[in-house]
Amino acid sequence: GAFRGSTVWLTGLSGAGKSTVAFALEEYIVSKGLPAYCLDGDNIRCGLNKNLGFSDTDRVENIRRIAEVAKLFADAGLMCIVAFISPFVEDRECARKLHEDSQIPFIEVFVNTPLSICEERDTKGLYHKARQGLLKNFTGIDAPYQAPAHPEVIIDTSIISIDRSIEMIIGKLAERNVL
Ligand code: GGZ
Repeated sequence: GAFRGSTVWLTGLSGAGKSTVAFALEEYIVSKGLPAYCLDGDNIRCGLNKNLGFSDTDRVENIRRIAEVAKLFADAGLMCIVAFISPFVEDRECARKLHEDSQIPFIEVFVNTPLSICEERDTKGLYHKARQGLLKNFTGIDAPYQAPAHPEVIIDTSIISIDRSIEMIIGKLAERNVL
């Protein structure tokens, strides 16, 4: 059938590889001549959500707005690829319901890279700061991460390649007739 919009929702710890997978997926979809767009901290937390920090309340509002924006992108016919920690089950379930109530496909991808590996990667030195107590409310250290119980896809970027991760997501999208 014709390509229709959808949302691919990546959730996982800081450093798990969400953005890397998101941008590789976007590149793949666009290379097939189909429209896709990534939402991540760089284009959302710096603009629409620049008044939000990392308290529980702010994270809830962050994800609520992102879910609404993703739904609009998907409704407009794009594949919207969302890459935020989104630590709370309830918020991700709200995002799912928001989509499903409008018959928009929603695929949750759990980027389940172990904390020890994320911390070892520490690309921005934030885990180190959090361990030193210089950064409060850091997910996985002194703020919670609630893993999804039934994600459509689970990937651990410490044991599978980015290409294989993309293949697994594409496979699920094909199975759901989204591609
Ligand atoms: C978690 C934080 C924090 C705290 C700043 N906790 O590796 P990064 O740098 O690029 O990804 C993290 C990003 C998380 O923002 P999200 O919007 O995805 O979070 S949430 O979904 O929970 O609202 C990290 C950086 O912001 N960062 N402080 N305290 N990550």
